[in-house]
Amino acid sequence: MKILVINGPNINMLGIREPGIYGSNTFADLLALLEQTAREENIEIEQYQSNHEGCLVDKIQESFGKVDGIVINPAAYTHTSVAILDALKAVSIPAVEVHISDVDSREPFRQISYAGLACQKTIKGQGLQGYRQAILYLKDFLQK
Ligand code: CA2
Repeated sequence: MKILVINGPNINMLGIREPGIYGSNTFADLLALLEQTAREENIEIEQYQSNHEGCLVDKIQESFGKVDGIVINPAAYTHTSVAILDALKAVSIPAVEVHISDVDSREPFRQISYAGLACQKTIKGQGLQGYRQAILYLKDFLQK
């Protein structure tokens, strides 16, 4: 089983600023968590991060026929990108949306998610552990 974890703009800056919102863990900590989860769950995890909307769309398209599930945090593009929504719909790969922060308790514009419309589940406000929860959910779903 192969799961692709996609992160959008500025997620690579985690831990550098705004620890009150996103915690003090770094992007390197997230990558380590993904590697640990892959080992423990005996699955293959590929990660991809980009600050560019088109690159995220390209990656989703390229994953067609190559991965079993997608975990995606589109970051700011969550709230703006119909292109990412359309790409997720086009490949029709089971997907889970993750947000590190509790977007529901933040600004109103963060409470709109386009990508989420193509996802089976959204996990918010669980910090980096949200990614692990999303992977476990997908693993369970794909095994059924
Ligand atoms: O809570 C999340 O995971 C978000 O997807 C993170 C995005 C934000 O635009 C979404 O509304 C919610 C932001 C990504 C990280 O941005 C940083 C900003 C400053 C310092 C470090 C990271």
